[in-house]
Amino acid sequence: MTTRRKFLIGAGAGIAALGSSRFGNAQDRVRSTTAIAGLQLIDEIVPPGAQPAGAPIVVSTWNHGQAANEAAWSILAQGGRALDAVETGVRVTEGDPKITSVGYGGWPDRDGHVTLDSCLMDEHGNAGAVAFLQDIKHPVSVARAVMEKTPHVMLAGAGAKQFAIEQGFPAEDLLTDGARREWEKWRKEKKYIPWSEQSNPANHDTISQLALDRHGNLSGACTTSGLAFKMHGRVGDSPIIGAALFVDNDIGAACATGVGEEVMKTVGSFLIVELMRQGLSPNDACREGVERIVSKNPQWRKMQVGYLALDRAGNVGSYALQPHFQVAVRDKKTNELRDVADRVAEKR
Ligand code: SD4
Repeated sequence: MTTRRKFLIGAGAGIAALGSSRFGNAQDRVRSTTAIAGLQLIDEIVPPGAQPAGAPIVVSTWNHGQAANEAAWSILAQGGRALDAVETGVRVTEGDPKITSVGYGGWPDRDGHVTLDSCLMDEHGNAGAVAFLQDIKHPVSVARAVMEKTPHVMLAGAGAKQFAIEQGFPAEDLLTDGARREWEKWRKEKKYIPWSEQSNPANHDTISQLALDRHGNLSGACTTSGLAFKMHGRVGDSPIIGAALFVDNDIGAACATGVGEEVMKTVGSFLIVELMRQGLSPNDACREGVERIVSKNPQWRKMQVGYLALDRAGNVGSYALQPHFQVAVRDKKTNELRDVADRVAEKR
């Protein structure tokens, strides 16, 4: 099967982004141009079997993304599938009790319940998600089972838990002693400030991970315990396809971390992939996603949202509302944590 990317050129500043191609070598590439309604469309055709020069690669949000990347890399380096890589990767974060915003050890809601949200999406556009799931340590794997074993995209709450148990996932208490202590401390004051990163940096640590495998296929996953001490029943962006995660194998993938309400209202990850479809680089597309929040919400300085994008050539981009956002990148040459301090709306 032939894969095509269409670029709009001559459609205004910032739209043309032809310089970033990393598909194979030049001889592998065939380009044709067509003029339509004053815009020039360029088709970039990747022949069957061509491996993007930037592949394989895996990228994640935050510093704990490095451990998740390592696990994902062990699959990608052997020629494994991006979907398997991201599921394996974020399971590391879900299972780590020291990470207080994802899975086991996640800080609970106001009533002391750990409630989890997760989704994943593959190279065919298949998607699975769970929301408001309790007592199951690996929501990303339940999300995958929803995708592969049901005709649905999302299961929530008691139904999601029932499905997980039917699938053989063990039910267990996810509230660690440490998380309980934090909740008890919080209960003394009961100050409900769900979105101020300044007041509570531990509020923001959701892992979102994107991978491009050796076969040129993209997948992504996102998993979280959501905002600490949130209202019981609150669901954020993390299980919402198009908000916290979107993958289009012809174009690229994007994912989010931060205040989910802002990401949901602007359908952030879908927006970023669509902007890449129009020719924006992953960085510029993430910046536009952040600017959309700035233009809609005058309170944007009080909250954090970070976006991370990967195009199908293996180019990485990121942008955030505030400093303190980091992305972990792992490919053949790189294994590093990047500060996104310079690419933030606050510095405009
Ligand atoms: C949420 N987006 O539940 C998540 C929280 C988050 O880093 O990403 N924190 O809104």
